[in-house]
Amino acid sequence: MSEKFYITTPIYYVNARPHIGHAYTTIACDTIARCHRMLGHDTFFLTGTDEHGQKIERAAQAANKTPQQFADEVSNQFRVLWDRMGLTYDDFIRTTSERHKRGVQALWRVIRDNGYIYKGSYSGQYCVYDELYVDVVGPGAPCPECGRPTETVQEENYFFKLSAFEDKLLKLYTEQPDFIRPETRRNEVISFVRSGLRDLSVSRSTFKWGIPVPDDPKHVIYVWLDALSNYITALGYGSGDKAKYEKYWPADLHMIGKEIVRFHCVYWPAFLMAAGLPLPEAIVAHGWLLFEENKMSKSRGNIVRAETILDVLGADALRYFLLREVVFGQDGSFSFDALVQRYNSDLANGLGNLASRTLTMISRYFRGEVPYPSHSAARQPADDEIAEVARKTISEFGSLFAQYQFSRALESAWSLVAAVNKYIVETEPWTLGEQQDEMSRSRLGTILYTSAEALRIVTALVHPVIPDSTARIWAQLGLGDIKKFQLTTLKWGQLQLGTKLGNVEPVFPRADKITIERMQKMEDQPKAALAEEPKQEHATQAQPAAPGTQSAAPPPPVTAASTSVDGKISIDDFAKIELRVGQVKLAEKVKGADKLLRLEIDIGTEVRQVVAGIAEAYTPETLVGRKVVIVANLAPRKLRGLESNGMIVAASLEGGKPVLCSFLEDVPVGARLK
Ligand code: ME8
Repeated sequence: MSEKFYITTPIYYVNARPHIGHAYTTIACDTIARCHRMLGHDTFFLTGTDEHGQKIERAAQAANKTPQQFADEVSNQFRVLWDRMGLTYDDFIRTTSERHKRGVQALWRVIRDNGYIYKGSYSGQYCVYDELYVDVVGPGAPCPECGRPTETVQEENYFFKLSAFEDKLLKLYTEQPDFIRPETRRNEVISFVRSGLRDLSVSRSTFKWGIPVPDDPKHVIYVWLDALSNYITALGYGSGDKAKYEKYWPADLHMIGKEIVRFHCVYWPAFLMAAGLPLPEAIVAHGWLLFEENKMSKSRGNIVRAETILDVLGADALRYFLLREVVFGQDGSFSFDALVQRYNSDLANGLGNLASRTLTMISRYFRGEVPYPSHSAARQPADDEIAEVARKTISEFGSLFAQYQFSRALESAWSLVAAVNKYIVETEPWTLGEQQDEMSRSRLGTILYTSAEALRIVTALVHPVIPDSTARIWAQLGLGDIKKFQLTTLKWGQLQLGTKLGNVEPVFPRADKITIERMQKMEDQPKAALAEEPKQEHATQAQPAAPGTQSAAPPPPVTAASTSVDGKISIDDFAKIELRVGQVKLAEKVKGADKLLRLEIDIGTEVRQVVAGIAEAYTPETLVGRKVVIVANLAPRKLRGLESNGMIVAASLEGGKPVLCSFLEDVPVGARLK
């Protein structure tokens, strides 16, 4: 039987819609889950939403909704976003679901029957933002965790005998040094527990939005006992069907942000010990994503929405950036500048360039079939050096990844990308491609085989991080479905001679200068809308965003701020549209689409693929050689699976056929229209 791997994210509060801080944790878990699946492990990946407690009750009141209505809407937004990002969670638990409520009450009963819950009364300060009892004195005293004013709570409560677990917890941290990672968090927890644990109030009786305490419904269960239990209720704990619980519990990894370490590393194991249940294997706390030097959070109003990045650069760009740029475990800053710079340098110029050069040359010089790497005279030390770097990368990447050092693992993979790109520049296969003698052909075959094999290896390694684009490169390499590939088998030399490449097309179109501006504007624009109530959407309607393409029509690049009242735009806004003269090099019908033509258009600096809806007006033969006008800086989009990089300008006649824009005088290819 295959090894199992159970991984969880925190369940997110539904007081605010998701932002890239939430996406960060979920992406990290998705990456780890994908990697375990590729290693052949029976993987279960859980996420969900935390919907009870005073904080949510108040947020719902402020929005003039019932807590359930409010929770339904925001929970759905998390789910819709996760689906749109293609996150591969196996279950999404909501704490307002019946299965969860039943499980939490069952856990309560076990802890109570084991003698660890007693009735008392609490009088002290409470931080509603953190849903935390705090040890400060005086009404309004600031919360030591977040600095917000605390509220005085005086109520009859049930208490959990946390004090009984002090020694057991310390023993756990000593015997299982990897239980809490990284080391800094472990040390913090140990000193917190060493300073003495007091019993914990685990019910509230002055509001109603929670799970009733069994046999005493005047009380609701403390929201953290409720929330933490999700990790077992999602597996069926407390229900008639325990199969998943038996199979996956204990969790192999709870991934969390550093601010909720105490709940996970002290309270949660103590609750489990009290119930006599096995403890999770490991809790890993990452740092915060900062924006403008502060923790990104709704209350600070400095959030960045994932949707903006998905619309403009695609999910893989965000995934790559977060895991490459932020040292896992430490805080890291987010900026659009840094995102675009990483995207261009590592994805467009790095991996994208490697893939497109290698595959295009194999298509051109070997009719799209992987050539033979010569073992004899045509071989040079540089070829073996690449093989050696690749071997080293496989083992380095694996061990860094296993320690969740994503940034270093990716750095290692990209050192292979850089080595191969350099190798290609130095060996100049395009020069050899012009020669017909046997030696040149043999040398060319060796270089292109070496490059393609290195590309295959990087693609397999980084698939869990950038799943969409690597799946496309894999298919372009003629290797079929990357999901079927077993990572454990990866080694140099597996690429078969004669493998027929798939359709070669660019995977990471370069982001231009206005990309940053555009994203910033998109973020500024909906701030007002963000404060509005979230719209209800259905998860099933969500379309996974194709990498580097828009999943829906892009939001208008011109913001309200730059649009004048009468709908006119400024000359600066017009200048953002890059209109160029292009010449059609190739035109063909798109299979299964009566109106579409696939065109290759030379715009002076490059040849672009554009998919245009003009097939009913023009036959492909009449277009080849013709000069057209194209919008050259339009974000790429996909039509019938083909990436369209630009738009042809045509007059659009009501009820008639489009008429292409053209010139009476001769104009050079690449000329700009302004
Ligand atoms: O704490 N940087 O929910 P929450 C990095 N419901 N990660 C961030 C982040 C940022 N700026 N902002 C949020 C709760 N996160 C509880 C959890 S679990 C049983 C209950 C991520 O909505 C990070 O994982 O406040 C953090 O721990 C989590 O979202 C907090 O989400």
